[in-house]
Amino acid sequence: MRAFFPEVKQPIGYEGPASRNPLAFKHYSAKEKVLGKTMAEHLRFAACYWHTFKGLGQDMFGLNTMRRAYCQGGDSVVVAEQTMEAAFEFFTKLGVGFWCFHDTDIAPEADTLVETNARLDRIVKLAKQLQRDTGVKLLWGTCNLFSNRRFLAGAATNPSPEVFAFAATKVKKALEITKELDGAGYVFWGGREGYDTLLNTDMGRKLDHLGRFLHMAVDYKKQIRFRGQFYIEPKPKEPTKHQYDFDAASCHAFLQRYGLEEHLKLNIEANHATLAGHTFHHELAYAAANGLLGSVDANRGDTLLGWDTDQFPTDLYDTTLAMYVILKAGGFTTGGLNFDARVRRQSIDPIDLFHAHIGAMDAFARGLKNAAALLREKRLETFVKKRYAGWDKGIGKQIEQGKVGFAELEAYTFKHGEPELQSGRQEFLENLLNEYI
Ligand code: XLS
Ligand code: CA
Ligand code: CA
Repeated sequence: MRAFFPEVKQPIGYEGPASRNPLAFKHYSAKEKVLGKTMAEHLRFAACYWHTFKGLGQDMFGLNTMRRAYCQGGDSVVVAEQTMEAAFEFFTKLGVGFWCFHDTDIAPEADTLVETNARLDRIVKLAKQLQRDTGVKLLWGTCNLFSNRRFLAGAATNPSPEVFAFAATKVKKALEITKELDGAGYVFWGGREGYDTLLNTDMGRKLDHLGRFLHMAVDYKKQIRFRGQFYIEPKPKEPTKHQYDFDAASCHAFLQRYGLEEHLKLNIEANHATLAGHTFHHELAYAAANGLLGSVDANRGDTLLGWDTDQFPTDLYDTTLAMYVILKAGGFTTGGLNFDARVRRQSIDPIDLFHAHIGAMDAFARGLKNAAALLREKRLETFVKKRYAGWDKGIGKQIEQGKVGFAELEAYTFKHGEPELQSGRQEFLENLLNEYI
């Protein structure tokens, strides 16, 4: 088979922190054990198809900047096959265990749905073979319900039932191919499920339709016996002015409102947290506190730019706190860390893709080790436990157990007077965290 990344001659290896080789891991050592599991098992890294192989540097102001060997020659179906081969060469040389895709990433849409589905079947066959040959697995699949003009006013929340039906038809196929590729999960990202102006929008009706759509997906999942985990991916805006899956908390409310909590978890993306005015840490902590932490799109935004920059994650505070929350929640089961990230427009060489992923994997490996040390030494945990110790006894315990009401609390307060206060010790804790970074 022809090599599309000839400059990387062998799989990226672990050389340790002293190495100065840009094509080596300094911290990620796949088989090394941390808290009883290998790093590969903890981190479950995935590369994404859309940015890494289909994103060629285009932005709002300019066309493609990147020229990839697998895009040359042949018609669009041949290019799709070459791209799939290049992708699996990349996954194996990099050493990620998983990948993620949208239906339209792997096969270009044809003039008719029948032909589009035939193309998908052909490329999925190749992907299945490559998965078998390499051992790389599918973390999740998804359906692109936002690029084609038919989805200009959304998919499940479109004012037209015809578009709703079209979207359902596409998701049906996307579920089938995800099952065929033995995907560990399937993601619903809202795409254009939002609005640009409320003047033309029936919000209540749209939300009902979105709830209905997801119930149909749950029913179909059962029907075809697809055992992967469903996720909703929160995002507050972009492409629409307001998206209904705004953040983890609004997705949670939506899932409860429509009786979907047991069927879907969340896929938390770092950059979407930033866009929602939250931290990545916050979104993960909210999801974990509500039993909704499923999978993670590992990237980062830029607070100086107001849009979805999808940069590779390099911030060790972010990776440490993320892994701390993930480990405390019991670690990934079906989910993983998907690099929904793209190299910058000026990073035009294929080798830049390796640098980007290697750095991100190392950043999360360090995050994992830091978080494991924090958990082993329990200093943060002990502090927090002590801060809330009042709830383990006396009046606190009685409140939690529902044994007292306002009248009893009034009597208690009259008897005890002003509460004693304790310092929150933020600076002490920030210094403590720094000891582990
Ligand atoms: C877009 C989203 C998208 C989802 C999958 O902003 O991040 O890429 O992850 O549809
Ligand atoms: Ca994403
Ligand atoms: Ca994003």
